[in-house]
Amino acid sequence: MVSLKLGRLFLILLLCMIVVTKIEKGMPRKKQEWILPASKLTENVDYTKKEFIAKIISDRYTENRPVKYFLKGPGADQMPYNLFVVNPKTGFVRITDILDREHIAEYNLKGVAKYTDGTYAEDEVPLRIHVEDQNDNQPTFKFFSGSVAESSKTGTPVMQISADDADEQGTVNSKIAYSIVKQTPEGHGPMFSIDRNTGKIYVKQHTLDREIDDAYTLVVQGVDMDGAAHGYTGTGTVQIQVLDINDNVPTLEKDEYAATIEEGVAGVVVMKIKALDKDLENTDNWLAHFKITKGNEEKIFNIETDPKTNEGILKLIKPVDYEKVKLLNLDVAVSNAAPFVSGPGDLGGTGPGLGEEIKHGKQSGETSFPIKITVNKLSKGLVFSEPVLPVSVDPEKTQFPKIIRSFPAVDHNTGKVAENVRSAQLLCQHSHQ
Ligand SMILES: [Ca+2]
Ligand SMILES: [Ca+2]
Ligand SMILES: [Ca+2]
Ligand SMILES: [Ca+2]
Repeated sequence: MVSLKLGRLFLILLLCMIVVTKIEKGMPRKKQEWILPASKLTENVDYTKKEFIAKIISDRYTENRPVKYFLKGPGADQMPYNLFVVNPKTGFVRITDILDREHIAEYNLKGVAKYTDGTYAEDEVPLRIHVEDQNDNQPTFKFFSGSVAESSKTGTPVMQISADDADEQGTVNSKIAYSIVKQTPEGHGPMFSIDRNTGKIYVKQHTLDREIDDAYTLVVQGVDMDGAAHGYTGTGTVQIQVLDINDNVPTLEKDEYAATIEEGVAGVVVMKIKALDKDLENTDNWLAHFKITKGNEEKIFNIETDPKTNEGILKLIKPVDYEKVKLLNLDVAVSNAAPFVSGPGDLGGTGPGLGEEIKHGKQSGETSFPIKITVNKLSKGLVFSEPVLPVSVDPEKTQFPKIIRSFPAVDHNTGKVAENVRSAQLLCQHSHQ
């Protein structure tokens, strides 16, 4: 069927001079038949001087009935116009410019053969031109940023980066080999590694410490041709934030504390104890949590944290009777609002994975300290509302006794500011501290 149809008339494409000659069985004469592989032209190669890159030939051409050839489609009679042109008489298809695969990777033209009266001599014939890639684009990086928890284990994934390469995907021309070429700060050597094939970045050393370096900048390199010496090189920047974990126990300015309270007084601040913590400020890793672990069985005191200053504020909440108690020994422990973490974390880049909490011995995440509280005897009646007052007086220049500050007097029985009291004054008797 096909042979009979073809036997009458033919449009022949000679694609890049590839012509398959075949003798059809049962045909009365030798026929040329085309196959229609994609015609392959390589980008950046100058074919404009070539007489033709393909041919259209119709064997319906006779001297009495000449045929004219045309090309249709993008690249011929549509944008980009006249990149491919055909000689209307010979059917030679020429190219007028150098191809760029990254602009257009394939042209689908149609060859047309018409008689001079405008009627079609043939059906339109597809002429597909595939543009072969060359490695003419270097890898490019955009800026990448990621994060990983400090103390993460070696091998913890941090992030994945990739370079863009405009050359043909899936070929060696766009196959990038990745490497890290610089780390800032240098520290004690490379802290991160990169998979040359995937661009995945991993923790190399488990000693990332936010309290030492809280961020790293990596210069990464990508070489196309899978890293071959003749490949193009691109470089990029990767920022890695080191996330805080609670790996520092809060500490105190002193090993032990002492304070004095007045008997019969309640609802007053006894002292403020500042917690020190190397972890990230204003987070639960830094925020101190105080608790009285011993000596407060009568619930005379409570302690709360001022989250702005990270101070434990010890308050006297029940009045003390000097006749019964003259000295109170409290044990206070300070820990963080967040659980303490020791040792390498096991997650890292994707979450707060923060290792195991260790709840014993020195790794409990707590610091304990004693507070010795002396009870002062005070004459019954009026007491003052602020028994703790830091004073700074130069004894050389001061005549004692001296009025340091006046206070409202509090009725011992009601706990309210006393009425009908003209003044109450704190006298500084002497000080040689
Ligand atoms: Ca490339
Ligand atoms: Ca290319
Ligand atoms: Ca901490
Ligand atoms: Ca930390």
